[in-house]
Amino acid sequence: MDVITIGESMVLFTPKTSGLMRYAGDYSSKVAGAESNVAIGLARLGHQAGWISRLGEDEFGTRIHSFIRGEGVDVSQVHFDDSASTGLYFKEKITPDELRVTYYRKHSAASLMTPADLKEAYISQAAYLHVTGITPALSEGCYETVLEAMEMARRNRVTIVFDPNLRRKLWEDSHARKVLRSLASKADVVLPGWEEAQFIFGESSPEKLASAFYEEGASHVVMKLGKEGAYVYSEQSKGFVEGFPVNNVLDPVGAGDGFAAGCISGMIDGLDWKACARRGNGVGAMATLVEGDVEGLPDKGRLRDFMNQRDK
Ligand code: KDG
Repeated sequence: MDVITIGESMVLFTPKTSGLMRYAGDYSSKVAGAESNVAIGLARLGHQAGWISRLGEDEFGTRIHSFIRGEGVDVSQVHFDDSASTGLYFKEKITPDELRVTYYRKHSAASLMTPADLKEAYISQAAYLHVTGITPALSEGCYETVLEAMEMARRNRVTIVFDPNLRRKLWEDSHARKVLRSLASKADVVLPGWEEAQFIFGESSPEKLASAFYEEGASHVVMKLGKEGAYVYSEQSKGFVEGFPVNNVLDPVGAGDGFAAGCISGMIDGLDWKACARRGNGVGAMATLVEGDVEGLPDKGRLRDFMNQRDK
């Protein structure tokens, strides 16, 4: 296995009409979840990815399980729980510029995860463990599960990649700040967005914030700067990496997960840090061109064509 990740996936409903959801009659539905998005992104790029989670023993749980398995991700460590439901979430396009996300995931099956959901033998055979700041926000048990997975990874020399993925609707700011900072300090590679880094350390430049993560323990920091690209900070290399600006953004949600998948794919392929960030920028940009979190994620051929075309 190249990469293992842990987290909650949900069925995402989007009204087919814009405006407030109270007036919506028809919805489209898709599968979404930051960690499974990354696993799917990696599988599409030809890597072996596994996803650890819990799902409700219900139709939505079955749909998510089949979809993620169908994308080529190993779901052998996903448990069905008959005591709770699968989480749902809604993405409302109120106006062309105003997007609102509403979760129905409190006490969901995934929020009941505990360290007992983890098998050390499974985590130890991976090269990378990917964890985000969403899972620890779901419950105390989920927080402990993430910590235990990181400890298992550390014991077995599995490289830990942490994406803060701040979701302010899920927890209180000062608690989130403390936990995200502490988890980042335990990771080898941190993939924060610039805004997330400012949330954690206070307003500052990408250079200073990346060095703050480095000083606290991460050996490599790849900071996402949206369409401007990324900033890389490690002992071997430091500097900005240009992005791939696109004019026709259809759905920005999931771009950060695309970035993470591209960047980790570069690490697996042994690219240097700037090339990893560049691949992250490419996948992140492509993710925004299609509606849905994962539908726009490319395979290696499409990614190569997209990046070559933009380089001309
Ligand atoms: O990164 C995209 C995610 O925000 C989305 O898939 C839902 O996992 C999700 C979350 O917790 O917001």
